[in-house]
Amino acid sequence: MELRSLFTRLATSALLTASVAANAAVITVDNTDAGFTSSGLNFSTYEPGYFGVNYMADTRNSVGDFGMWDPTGDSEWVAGIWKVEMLWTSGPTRANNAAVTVDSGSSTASLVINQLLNGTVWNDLGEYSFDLSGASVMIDDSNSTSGQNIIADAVRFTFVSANPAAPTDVPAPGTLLVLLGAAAAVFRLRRK
Ligand SMILES: [Ca+2]
Ligand SMILES: [Ca+2]
Repeated sequence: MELRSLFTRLATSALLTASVAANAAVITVDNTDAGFTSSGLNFSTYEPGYFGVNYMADTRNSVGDFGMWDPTGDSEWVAGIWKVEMLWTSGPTRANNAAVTVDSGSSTASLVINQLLNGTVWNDLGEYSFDLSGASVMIDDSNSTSGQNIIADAVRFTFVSANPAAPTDVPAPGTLLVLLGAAAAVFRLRRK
């Protein structure tokens, strides 16, 4: 292949890759969206910098309060690897040890986040492989003391890639037939 032609192909390929990345699906679930459910949380606009029209805070002297963001109702949701980010508002009574559970649909990952810090910005909680159904991110007050608030505002999911295909050691049936055909052809050539 001519070198110039190769460069053109590489450049086209890079452009395509960049274009896919720029158009990656982003799903933001806010505390006022249909994908959000909660228990023991109250609306607030007390601290600025929230996403949308308000955020929610738990009741300080009760336990069992939670907020849960479910992105699977969005038309852009697919199984695959998604980056998860969370936004909350800062305040002096925030929990420094809020429990967060990322549910892939078939397994869970547990995190502890400090909501005294990094308020009003998107905090990167990592990349996770999600199923088509059952995916969610939950925050609860199981770690926090009675003087602390957990805050539920918005969670943003950004598509990274499809799930990697399961590895296989067995050739597909079609591959085996091709190999057998090739072996038979070699055998016939040798007999001539
Ligand atoms: Ca909000
Ligand atoms: Ca509580």
